[in-house]
Amino acid sequence: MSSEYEIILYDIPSTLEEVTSSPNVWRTKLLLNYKKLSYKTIWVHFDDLEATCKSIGAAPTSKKPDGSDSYTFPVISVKLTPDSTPIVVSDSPKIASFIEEKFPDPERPLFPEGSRALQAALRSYLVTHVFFALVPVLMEPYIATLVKPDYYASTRQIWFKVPLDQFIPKGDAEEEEWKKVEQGFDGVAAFLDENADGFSGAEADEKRLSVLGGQPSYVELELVAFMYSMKRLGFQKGWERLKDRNEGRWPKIMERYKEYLPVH
Ligand SMILES: N[C@@H](CCC(=O)N[C@@H](CS)C(=O)NCC(=O)O)C(=O)O
Repeated sequence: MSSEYEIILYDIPSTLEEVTSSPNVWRTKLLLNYKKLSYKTIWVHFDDLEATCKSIGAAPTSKKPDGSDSYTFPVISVKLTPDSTPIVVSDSPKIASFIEEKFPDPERPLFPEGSRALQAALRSYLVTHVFFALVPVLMEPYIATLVKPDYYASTRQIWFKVPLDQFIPKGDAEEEEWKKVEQGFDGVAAFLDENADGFSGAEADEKRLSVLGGQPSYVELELVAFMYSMKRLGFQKGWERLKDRNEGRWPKIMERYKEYLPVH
């Protein structure tokens, strides 16, 4: 791999010790760390995110509730050689495919041969049943970590058309939302259990810790990114109840990636 490349990661500053609090940015940050690619970070507050994306030519990733383009981080800007034109990629799954294509590493493939469809299916489940379930329960602690929280909080109110305190569940409603998160993880556990079929004892336990039965993959990094954010943003209410669930497998999965995560 050329050492002449330059990767810039666009991220949102937070007050957390490891600075990145966004679960979505962690999807990209973790894969860059895992592939041992060096990168510089440019920190941009939410109120400047859209203008920054437009100025560097980052494509919108979806639509806002009012139908206009939505610009999101992570974004990467990559020069493959010092004199080349930067290639700008937005949207974490597209970033993963781009990195895999331009920086292949036979010892650390993100999409081992034949695993794309399986990974896409599990990613779809993860985003719907884990990430979307986490959004309401992590919203309050997430906003609390932002260096400039006001813009983020006020735009959510406009988009969701409800005051933020109505969007953030409290009491029994919060408990219900955490149960949905647990159910999401139960679903992932049931998929991983399939890998243990035909094995027993310690070997079966080991197989349950990985999507591909041992070999890392991009979707597994996404799972770890979501768990990491949950641990950092929702330690007491979220991580404390998850860590012993499903035979205590979640901390074990995280443990395998801890060298790529700055704070444990
Ligand atoms: N599908 C996107 C989602 C990214 C996303 O929603 N990022 C949030 C930060 S966690 C963002 O940039 N939001 C922009 C905004 O709220 O204005 C990806 O994973 O790249």
